[in-house]
Amino acid sequence: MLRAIIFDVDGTLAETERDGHRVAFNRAFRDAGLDWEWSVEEYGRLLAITGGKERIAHHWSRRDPQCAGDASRQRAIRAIHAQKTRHYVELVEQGTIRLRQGVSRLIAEARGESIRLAIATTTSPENVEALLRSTLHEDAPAWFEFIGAGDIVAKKKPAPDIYRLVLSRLGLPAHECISIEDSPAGLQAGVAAMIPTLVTTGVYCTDADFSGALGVLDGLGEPGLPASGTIRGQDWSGVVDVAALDAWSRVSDPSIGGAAGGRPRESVPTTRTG
Ligand code: XBP
Ligand code: MG
Repeated sequence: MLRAIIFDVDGTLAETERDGHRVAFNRAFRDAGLDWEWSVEEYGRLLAITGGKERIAHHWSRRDPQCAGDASRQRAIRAIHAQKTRHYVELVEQGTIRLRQGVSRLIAEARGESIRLAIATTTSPENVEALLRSTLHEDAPAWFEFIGAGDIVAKKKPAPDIYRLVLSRLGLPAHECISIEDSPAGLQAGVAAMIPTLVTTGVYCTDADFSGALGVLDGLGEPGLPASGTIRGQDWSGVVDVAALDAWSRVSDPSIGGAAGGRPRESVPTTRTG
């Protein structure tokens, strides 16, 4: 039985990367007197490096491999990243970022049905709070029982650490949860923590390899605007609601990450439209 939904943030709750994080990084680079400017395309490639500080460090060491591990460079990275976070929060508070279709509906429905909510993200906690407040409600951070974010774990996604931490804070086994992700790194993290993981593809990850996912859809859908894609390899179209997530999470398949080994296999719930 589904007890909790664990949401990724960037790319899943909202398309934050291209017009939020990328812009904030570029502003912070300018503030620091650097002539770096991450284009939409280059930023897409850099997303393979999860975590903002890690992304800056990767970029810097490619441009100038010497002194990559120097303490002074590490300090500079932390300062640039702190400034980037200020820019990002400002952009979010200005209303630049909107939630993806179906996110607000699903969260409201889950709360109404006492499904527990949590966050598992690589981004910094300030960013999550600002996004939830500006897009959902001033009190929205408190709707999530645990917000697992940023440097709270030693290894960021694709490592499963953040999901394992969220599971332990919820006190739930993986098979009673479902995670919603948008990226290969996020999917790998959810799968490695044995959580059934649904992918809603976003602007940067449309053609990525999502093998191991419970399903791959183009969004969560809204009444009259169904999502489409596949669930366990079968075509599916409809509105992702708590009932659908519950049904999908009950299907056991040991070849798919997050399967609850030993539980009986059930048939895949069939197509729901609109
Ligand atoms: C996405 C990330 C983050 C953001 C930037 O996280 O990798 O690093 O791009 O945020 P997720 P920070 O999809 O797990 O939400 O600069 O705060 O790291
Ligand atoms: Mg993401």
